[in-house]
Amino acid sequence: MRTSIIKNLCLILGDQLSDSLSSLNGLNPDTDLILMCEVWDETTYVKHHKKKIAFLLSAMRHFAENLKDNGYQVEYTTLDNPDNTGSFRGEVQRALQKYKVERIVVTHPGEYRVLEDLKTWAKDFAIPVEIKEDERFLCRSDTFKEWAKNRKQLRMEYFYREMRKKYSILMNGNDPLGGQWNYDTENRKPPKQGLNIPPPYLGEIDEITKEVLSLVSKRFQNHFGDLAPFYFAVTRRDALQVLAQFIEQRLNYFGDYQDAMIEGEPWMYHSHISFYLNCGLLLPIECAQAAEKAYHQGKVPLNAAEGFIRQIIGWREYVRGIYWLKMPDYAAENFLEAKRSLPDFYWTANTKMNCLHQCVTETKKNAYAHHIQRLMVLGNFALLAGVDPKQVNEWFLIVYADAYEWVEMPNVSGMILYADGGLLASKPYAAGGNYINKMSDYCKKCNYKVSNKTGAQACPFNYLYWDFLVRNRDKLESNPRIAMMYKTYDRMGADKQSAINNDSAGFFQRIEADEMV
Ligand code: FAD
Ligand code: DLZ
Ligand code: SF4
Repeated sequence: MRTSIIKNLCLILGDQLSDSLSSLNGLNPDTDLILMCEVWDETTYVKHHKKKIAFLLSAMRHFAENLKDNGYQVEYTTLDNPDNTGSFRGEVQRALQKYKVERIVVTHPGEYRVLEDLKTWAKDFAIPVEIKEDERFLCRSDTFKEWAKNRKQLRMEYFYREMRKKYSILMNGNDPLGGQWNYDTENRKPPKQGLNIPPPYLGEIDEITKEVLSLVSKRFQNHFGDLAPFYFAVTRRDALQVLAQFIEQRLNYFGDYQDAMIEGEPWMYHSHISFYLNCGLLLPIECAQAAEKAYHQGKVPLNAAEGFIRQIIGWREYVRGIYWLKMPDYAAENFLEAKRSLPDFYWTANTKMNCLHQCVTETKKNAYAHHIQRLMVLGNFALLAGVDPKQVNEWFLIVYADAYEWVEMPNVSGMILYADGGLLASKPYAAGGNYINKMSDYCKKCNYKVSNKTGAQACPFNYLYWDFLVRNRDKLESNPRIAMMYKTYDRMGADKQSAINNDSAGFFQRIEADEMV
């Protein structure tokens, strides 16, 4: 230690791995100490996918090395350190016992439960605690609250336009480049044969990652997911390479095939940067600007650049705004009163429904699935089957290496389950098998027939879609975007309605009896 008195003890959390982090700003390497800790509480508050834990611990260790190389004093507790207390609170307390600290500084955490704990430290430890704004996000949570005030509906599209103007991205003065804000009508092409999809980034495993992989394989054996092969970038330098590779090789077709799903092609033309954005190795503004630059250089069309930028400065910031606007109540929302337990095949992939089988298998292998797999296959099924939002939230938080509650929960409770009663989505994203058949090749190899609407061979999404509408009629019928479907249902013959009812009941019975469905 260079001085016996520590002026600032700066706690850096595992998803705060950015050189530009607000808590690092103005830190004096001679008088201040950085604390980073691998803690049991964080690795097990849900039983995260093995790859997610390995990724984050390796990225944390690399980041700490980098801080030391830059002259900072860093106290780093590894998970297997015998003195490790297992929690942020315990590790801070241990540092306070070890050093004479004047003040704690930390950047606002990403999750509500961590913030609540942090807020008690000033009193409990009798020390000033400064919680600094997380300036890596493009919209502060108080700015979002201001935007949301007095609005009946919080539509992402309007928020997104504000962000485009604020950061002057793809703008021509006050107008959007090309004359439109949104080019989604040009996107969403079905998959076609013979697409030349580039291979994903394959990172190398260095000594630090090797050690972490060995630790995770020993300590987290009973967690979901495959640890090997491990290919994530774990440093900023490598994450920048993932971004560059995306811009050069995939962005061109990002818009066109954004919603397409092909068996054996988990990565498609997506960017695979959410892992790095969410832990801080990449910054949202640099990703959006890289896409904008590629457009101006004539490397990619406007629909691709705009579509990608909208996800980053629109959706990502918007869901964070919703999270901080609505927590803690958001976690308990269950507008549709869904109660079913999560079917076991979400863990085992053991289902005859090929779409779900493929998406769970890829999730288990990669700790990744792209947006439409999450939304229209895994999410859609959970919505149609009426699975309890708490269980669905927990599953999504566990299985993806990019999952933190602030981003996972609005997507699950708001976007897929309509558990917030329509705050985030104007109608439930419910769909029958036709949508999956149009946007994927999954149905070709399925045990069920997507063209059959009822009967033993029928695609379960087909009858469950109607069963979902019928079950939730009192809550959904008044929604003008859905009312038409009730009219269609009412025009069906009694035979068809009763077949839907019987097939759905039989399907649920088989799930409950642990039969393969
Ligand atoms: P791309 O398709 O290349 O998109 C680029 C970036 O845009 C992403 O990296 C991400 O940062 C951002 N983005 C896109 N859509 C969203 C969105 N709806 N919300 C927030 N950011 C978005 N994203 C997470 O980062 N963590 C999660 O835990 C998470 N859980 C999800 C759960 C469900 C049910 C659904 C429907 C979506 C979820 N998403 C989540 C959003 C989205 O699916 C992922 O961000 C995306 O699949 C990550 O892959 P990518 O980096 O290749 O994204
Ligand atoms: C997700 C995660 C995991 C698995 N492990 C750690 C850890 O050991 N130490 C740490 O600082 N952070 C970890 N994280 C990320 C935290 O859960 C995250 O920082 C909080 O949820 C706040 O967003
Ligand atoms: Fe999924 Fe139905 Fe297609 Fe099978 S037929 S892959 S269950 S959508």
